[in-house]
Amino acid sequence: MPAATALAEPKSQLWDAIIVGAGFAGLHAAHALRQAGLSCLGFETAPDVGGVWHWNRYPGARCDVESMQYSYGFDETLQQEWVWRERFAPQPEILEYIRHVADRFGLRRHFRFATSVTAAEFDAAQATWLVRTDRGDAERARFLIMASGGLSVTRLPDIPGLGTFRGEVMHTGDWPTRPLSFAGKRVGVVGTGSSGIQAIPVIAEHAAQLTVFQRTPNFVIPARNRPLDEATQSAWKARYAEHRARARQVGTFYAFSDRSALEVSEAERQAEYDRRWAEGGVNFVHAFNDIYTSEDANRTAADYVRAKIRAIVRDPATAEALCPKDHPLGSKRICVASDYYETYNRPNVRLVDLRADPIEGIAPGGVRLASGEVPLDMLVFATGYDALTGALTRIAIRGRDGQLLSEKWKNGPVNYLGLMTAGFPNLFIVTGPGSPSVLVNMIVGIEQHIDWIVRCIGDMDAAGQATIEPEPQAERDWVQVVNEAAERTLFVKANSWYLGANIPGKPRVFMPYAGGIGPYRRICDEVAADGYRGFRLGARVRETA
Ligand code: NA7
Repeated sequence: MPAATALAEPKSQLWDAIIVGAGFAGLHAAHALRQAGLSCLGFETAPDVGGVWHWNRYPGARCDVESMQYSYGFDETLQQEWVWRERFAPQPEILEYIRHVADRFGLRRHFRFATSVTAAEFDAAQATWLVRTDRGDAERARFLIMASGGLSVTRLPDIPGLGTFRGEVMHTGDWPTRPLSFAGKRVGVVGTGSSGIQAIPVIAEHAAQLTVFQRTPNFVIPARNRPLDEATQSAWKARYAEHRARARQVGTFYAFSDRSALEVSEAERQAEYDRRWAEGGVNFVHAFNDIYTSEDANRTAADYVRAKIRAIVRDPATAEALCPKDHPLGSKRICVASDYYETYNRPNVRLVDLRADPIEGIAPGGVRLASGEVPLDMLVFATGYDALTGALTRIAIRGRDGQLLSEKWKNGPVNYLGLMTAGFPNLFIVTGPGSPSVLVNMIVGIEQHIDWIVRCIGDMDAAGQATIEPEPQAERDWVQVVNEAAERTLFVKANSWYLGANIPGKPRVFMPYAGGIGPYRRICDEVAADGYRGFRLGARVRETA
């Protein structure tokens, strides 16, 4: 007998699927697989369910999709019984909902928590994935489902001296669970994307002094959050099935317009923007049908917001620094917050424009700017994520012939329908690059992906097929489709995380599919109906004794 190999071999169970992540996607995957009579095992780094909503506990964290829409649609009783309390749910309420779903459908028992997947290797002889974790698990499954999230790998900038800072350092996407007090403290926030602009007004209320370090100003639309009244909720619930059917085509219900911003009079345009500004939320960017596609149309909306900033912020120099000028409105993810611009009128808040006064380093007592040191007790990084690909490429995923996914994607993600990548059979990616993902209501995208994947596995089992992977030509064609969809929009006009521009050295490729969830769903369904066109299916390997 040869000596036992050093690496633990899996126990005898062969799972139908291993799921990575217990956020909205992983939980729905577990539920749908079990409903289809398939076995599954999930791994989750966090100690409990929730995904981004477990980690993003920073003050002010809130969804910018309205609560009645940011929830699962797969179970009628669930959606009728759950009661949302606010128009835009705060993080604790969303986490409470996710935990409720996990309890209600008995989903926790399918997961091993506080366990991170470190490696996954495709075994071509057996047509299985061998998955290993940081706790020594080694489990095999026929399919591997990456529900690891598009915004789950946080990024701290590489600022000299960061390790020397004496005070507390936090990242919004990895916020401590212990209670934190800002009272009496001098707090610095670096970053003014969606997370920073939500946290800043809340921190400002409690801190002795808040300094915001801004590299690029963003367009911030007021949320106009409010309690969700009984009548609105009941009316919505009465038509939930119909609403969900529509959401499957449009993602989130915005009041889309069929008019160009350039075909109406100045007064009409102003009135429309006024109406939408007063109503609050992302609806603002849908005021006209060409805000995302025409620079001239976009400028009318951007000018409107800049005028609002100048009207709200009393100090003219601060107002000017807050006005975005280097990218079209919406080309970086539009931000929604409460009292963001008003916060700069508080005497305890100071804005540092890093373009004029850059950070030179971090000292034990604060941030060193070109103009001098800002003394701080706490430093909050709201500096974003290695978006869409980070959670996939940091795991050593090896496909056929030992090829590493991170190697295959070194020049940018290449895949077919965003769902699978050639050379990595039976590896499904949920709401990753190449799919609508972060450009649409994530839960609608998640449900569409999981439903497609589970149906695909069922169809394969019925046909006696063991492996599925894209034809290389199909994925080359899909990359082209994704690029063309992006080029029809203004998204490509900004240095955003959609393009990987926030990560030094990351290839600049517009990652999400910008063609819309409805057209995308139709393409995915047609591909399946057409015998999984563009995929290569392999017959079941013969059972060996
Ligand atoms: P984002 O949107 O990536 O925002 C990160 C912010 O941090 C953005 O303002 C960056 O400025 C800034 N940043 C990044 N690195 C630095 C350095 N080195 N110095 C100064 N400022 C820096 O992340 P969020 O967490 O706010 O939002 C991510 C998504 O989560 C959001 O869209 C929602 O979908 C939920 P930059 O623009 O790069 O100049």
